[in-house]
Amino acid sequence: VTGGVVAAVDLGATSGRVMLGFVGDGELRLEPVARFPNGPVEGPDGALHWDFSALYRHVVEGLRDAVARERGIASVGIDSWAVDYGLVSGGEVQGEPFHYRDDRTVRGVEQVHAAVPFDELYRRNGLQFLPFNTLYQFVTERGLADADAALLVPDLVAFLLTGAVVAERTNASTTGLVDVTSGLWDVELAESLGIPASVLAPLVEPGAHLGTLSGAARERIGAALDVVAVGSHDTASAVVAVPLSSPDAAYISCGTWGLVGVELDEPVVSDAAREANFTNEGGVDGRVRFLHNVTGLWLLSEAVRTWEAEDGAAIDLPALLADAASVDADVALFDANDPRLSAPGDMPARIAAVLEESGAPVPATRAAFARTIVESIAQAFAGAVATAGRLTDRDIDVIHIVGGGSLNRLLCQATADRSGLPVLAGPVEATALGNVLVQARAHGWYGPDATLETLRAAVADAFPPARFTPRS
Ligand code: LRH
Repeated sequence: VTGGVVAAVDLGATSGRVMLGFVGDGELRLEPVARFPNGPVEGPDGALHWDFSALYRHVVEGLRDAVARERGIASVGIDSWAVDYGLVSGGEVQGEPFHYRDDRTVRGVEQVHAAVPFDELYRRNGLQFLPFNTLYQFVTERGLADADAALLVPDLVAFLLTGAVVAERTNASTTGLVDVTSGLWDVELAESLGIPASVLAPLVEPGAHLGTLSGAARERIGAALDVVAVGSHDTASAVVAVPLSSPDAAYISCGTWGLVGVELDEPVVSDAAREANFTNEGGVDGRVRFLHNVTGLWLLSEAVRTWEAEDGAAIDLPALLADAASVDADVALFDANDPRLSAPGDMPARIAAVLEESGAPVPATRAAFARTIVESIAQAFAGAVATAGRLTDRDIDVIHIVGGGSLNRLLCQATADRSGLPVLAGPVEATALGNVLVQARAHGWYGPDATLETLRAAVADAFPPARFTPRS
């Protein structure tokens, strides 16, 4: 292994970060440079948007700080949450991108399914039904016909940094417009939905050189950094850095969402997979992420946000979770994936309504509430792991949890208990690590033949996971 330093820009739905990644002989290390909040904002149109302008400003400032700290940065890689996009015309980004939790997608779903029934869609794109998959958003988008390109968030950042107009393949797979078998844009599907194929940018693979910082970005950041494509879907990057310890391992990439599944070489688009709502997302090196989206820490972070608003003060999450750990585990459960819990709002009241409807008691304290949320998420995780095993004919023998959720010991233990399987937790920054590793490999630092297994072995060495054994 030779080595060097790269920068990773990782934008999550609740926070973004810029990190430096140091790769060398026996070394794999991250150093945080900038961290900034993210979340839905209501636009002047009354719809939910992202404050993309602010995010981009944070990215530029973060990269400027990274350059000030470390002169020898070999490249930058960008990843973010999936499905959302910005329109580009005349070289400018048009307005703030819609947030995937905006309810305009209700119309989009009706419109798309009227034209192409869901079972046909699934055969073509292999994606589980999520109301916000990009194609449902596109059909409600007025500006599409006049746009030169519709770029997913990481591609939009890369465009502003370098001028390159591309669609990185792993994230493109979440639009619903990529053919699950060929891996190419399904132009026929797009056109049958009235989506102009001209807005779909040329596909590129993770590891491709995208360009060099140019114009205002170069001036503000203060260096001519190269931008390299990574698995720009955050989940694709996270799964690169799962230190898979068995061929029959399942993974859970747990942040705002819990992405629960297995890695495959070929997609599975059977009736059973469709009915279980399992997705086939494009992974790095042509691997397939066969998984189900479970609503993850969103439930907890929205509840905490509500309580903080009530109190007018910040809540100490580790203290709340410690209190939750001393509540009896036999709490009432609710379906973490209930669609009524997906929009921003008063989460405790909504969960209480869902519990009451099923005749279950509503927790009396915040600690008990937090416990109900964590146990309900763990229950959904265990169910999705079992389904992944059934659909792929695998005897799942271990669950890896990576991402922010891997620090939540209560959640890790509850997942082990409810699945009856050992849980290996960590690394917490799997997404940034996967971003760094794909760049490092593109620079040849892991040798000419490095596979994902080579990269995962480096992760396992540098970040030995914490083990949670199921209690009977
Ligand atoms: C996780 C994630 C997930 C998508 C969702 C929109 O951050 O990318 O994989 O389904 O956001």
